[in-house]
Amino acid sequence: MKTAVLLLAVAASLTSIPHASAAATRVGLKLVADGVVEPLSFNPLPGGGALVADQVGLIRLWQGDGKLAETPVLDLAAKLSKINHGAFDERGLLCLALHPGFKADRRVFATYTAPRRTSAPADFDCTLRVSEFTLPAGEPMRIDPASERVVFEVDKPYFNHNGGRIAFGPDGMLYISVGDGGGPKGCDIGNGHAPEGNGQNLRTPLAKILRIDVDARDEARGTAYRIPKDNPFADGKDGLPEIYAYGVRNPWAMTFDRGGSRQLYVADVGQMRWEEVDVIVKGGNYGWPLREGFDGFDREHPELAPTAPKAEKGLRGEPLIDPIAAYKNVGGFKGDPEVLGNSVTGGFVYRGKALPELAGHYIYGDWSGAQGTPQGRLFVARRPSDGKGRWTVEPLRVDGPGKLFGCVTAFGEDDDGEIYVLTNGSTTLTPGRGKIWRIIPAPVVKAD
Ligand SMILES: [Ca+2]
Repeated sequence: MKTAVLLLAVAASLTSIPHASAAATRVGLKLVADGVVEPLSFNPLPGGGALVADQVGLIRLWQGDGKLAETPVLDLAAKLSKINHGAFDERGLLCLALHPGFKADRRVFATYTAPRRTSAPADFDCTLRVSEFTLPAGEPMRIDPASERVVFEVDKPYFNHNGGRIAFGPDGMLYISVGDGGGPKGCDIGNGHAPEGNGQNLRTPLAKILRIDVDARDEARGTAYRIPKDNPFADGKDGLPEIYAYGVRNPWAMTFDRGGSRQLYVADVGQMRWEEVDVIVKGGNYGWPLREGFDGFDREHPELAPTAPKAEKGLRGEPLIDPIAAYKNVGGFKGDPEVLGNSVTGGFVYRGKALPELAGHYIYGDWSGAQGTPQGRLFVARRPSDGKGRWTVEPLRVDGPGKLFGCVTAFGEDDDGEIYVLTNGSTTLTPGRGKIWRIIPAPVVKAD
């Protein structure tokens, strides 16, 4: 049987484009940290090690394989909104980003769900907050929670669809992903949702990719950041000046390619039919809730193929931008052999050295596969050879000790471009089930 696997791999390499299911690329996973609840961010520090964010509110120092310091660098648990310990939740500490000039400017930015601020509607759930902390020099690494400076806030009608991923771009600006506000029905419908959907409403920060300059205050506007002059609605006339792109549902991962033309990749969690990856451009309208994946979208019957013609334009006549890749979600395609999962978790364009066959392609995953149990999956979306059109989505087959890795909660990238998979062995916030793995070459299959 092992010999047959090897022969199959050889045969596939001789044909031009391997069929996705027959030639799933094999990778291995090396466990590099455990003992967390739900790891959601892995941020390398200059000079080695990384900060790890645990959804329950802890930032911890990872000092290399197997070495995760017990005492947190920062404990934000007391500042979080209510979160459901022992159950599923999308709230909590969601992402970290180090200032791009971190060697000299030791600011750490964090997003988390805070209790509803006083100006928020009384029936809203929480306030999504972006805050800045400064990591003092010296050992041990500790951040005083009192050093917090709130940068940006947006009120959330429901507990879910927070987005809350942050990243600095090659332009030095901070990009913030914000979900559509959530709700029991999804579909960008309910309390706190505009009639046309928050995705298509340019007066709410919900369902957007935002871009701000955190290196200067704006005294006139009374904000702790400035609006980049070339933001698409910088003058505020046609939309909120913070908006960079719009029409996203629950952007769960937002990363810049460290190579190529430094493009911005966002994985947008779908409703019931399609899970997608988008390349985000300034001012782009990514279609939600008029579209899902490459299809239209029926807000009344999200589980069904839409019967109305696919929307081509936004409310201002602007074109809607297709994703680069999409895969089928079990919710709308039960029993379909092409189903790959139920909630996309975005990753990174691979620019490391360990996995040359994945170079230049986008590594990502699905939270729990098609089962709703801790059986996440890893994928590669392969860039089309001519650089145009759809990327092909292939499962990455995990061989060896990391095979049963749990729910895929997030990805990280180190300074060598190697990729880390952050997982939770449970679908709930359960102590001790979170792990971090480095993607490594697959173990060698011996023909015996
Ligand atoms: Ca879309």
